[in-house]
Amino acid sequence: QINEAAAVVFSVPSYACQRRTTLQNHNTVLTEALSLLAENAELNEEDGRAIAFRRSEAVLKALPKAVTNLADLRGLPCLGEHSLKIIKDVLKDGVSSEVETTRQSDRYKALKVLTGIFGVGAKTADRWIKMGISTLHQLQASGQTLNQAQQAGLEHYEDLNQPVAKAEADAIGDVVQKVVLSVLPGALITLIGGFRRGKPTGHDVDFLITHPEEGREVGLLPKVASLLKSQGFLLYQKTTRNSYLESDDGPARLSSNMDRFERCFSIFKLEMNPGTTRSGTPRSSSRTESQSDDHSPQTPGGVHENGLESRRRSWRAVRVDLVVSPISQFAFALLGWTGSKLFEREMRRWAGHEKAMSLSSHALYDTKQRRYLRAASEEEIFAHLGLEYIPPSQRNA
Ligand code: DCP
Ligand code: MG
Repeated sequence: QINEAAAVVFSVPSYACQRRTTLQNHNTVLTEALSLLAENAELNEEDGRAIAFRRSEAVLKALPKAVTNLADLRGLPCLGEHSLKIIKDVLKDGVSSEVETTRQSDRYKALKVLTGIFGVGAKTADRWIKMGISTLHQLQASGQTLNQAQQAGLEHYEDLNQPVAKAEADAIGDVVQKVVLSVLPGALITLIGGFRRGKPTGHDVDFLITHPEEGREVGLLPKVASLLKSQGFLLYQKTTRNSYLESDDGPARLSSNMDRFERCFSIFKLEMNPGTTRSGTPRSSSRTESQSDDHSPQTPGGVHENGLESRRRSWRAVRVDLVVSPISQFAFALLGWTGSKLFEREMRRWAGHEKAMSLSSHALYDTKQRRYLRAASEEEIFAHLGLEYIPPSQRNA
């Protein structure tokens, strides 16, 4: 039975935005198991299930030490029956059979490979799998019509599935900064997403651009994109005026100034120094892992026929997202694009459920006062929401 005296009692508030979650995770074996099930649920568009696993995962990430005993979990929020069963199995055997079965399932593997193509989401992948397409080879042989994003995604598949290092993000930042300033002097460029939270690697590089004078930022992105393109930095780009609204599920979307939200999805051509090209010695463990991934059964063979050639190239492809916000919305955009995704989601849930407010990457609306609450900094937004300020490095939920 449970040994009361030996049990460590952790106290964890239930919303991720009330907690400080650093990159130091004491429970990686458990969180990786839950993360795989969350990912599988996301790939299968089982949203409720996915969020339940993500919340459990995040609670374990927030703990100050390793869980060794089920009793350590008493009183913790968000741990549902299913998550507890997985944790129990992993604590007992080191692995969970459900996790391992999922990891090795044909469907999971096919969904991973296909959604690994930039521009391919869960719906498209599912449609292809139902047509008998599970590998890149089968996709290419099928004659399926691919849109431009997907064509570029397939072409740069290998590069885009390699982690991006912070040094690469900084090198891209230098190029972006130079081009943006040449188009709009005085513009401010901020590295956002995982890198702002202190992550050493990411799947892409995200930048937020604004200008201290409201309105000066309008129409900036098409100019920046065409300049980057003419200088040979873009392998693909799509600029949209207000894509955020299309995917936004929050209600704070009505004010007219939101039409100005601009975004550029791109694939950047990053020149690498001779010492850091792929023909050289791998400079990081992530690169070494990625290389060995080339031989794993999950990676479809054959599409990397240019593998040798690609290792001699002096450049690599990197996904880069540029977002532009007017200065009046900057704090909301900064907060909304710094992540993590779960942290953002929990913050919006907190706003809605606990404060009767509606938070988006554009604004904060107070339903009771029937007005938008202004904020010039992230700190002010946390204060409006009655939350203790959590810096980016502690938003790694
Ligand atoms: N974001 C969001 N909702 C979206 C898109 C983005 O909340 N539909 C936010 C949360 C993310 C951030 O923007 O943290 C950047 O998105 P990424 O997918 O690039 O996520 P990260 O940068 O956190 O992860 P990675 O390191 O894998 O790039
Ligand atoms: Mg990112």
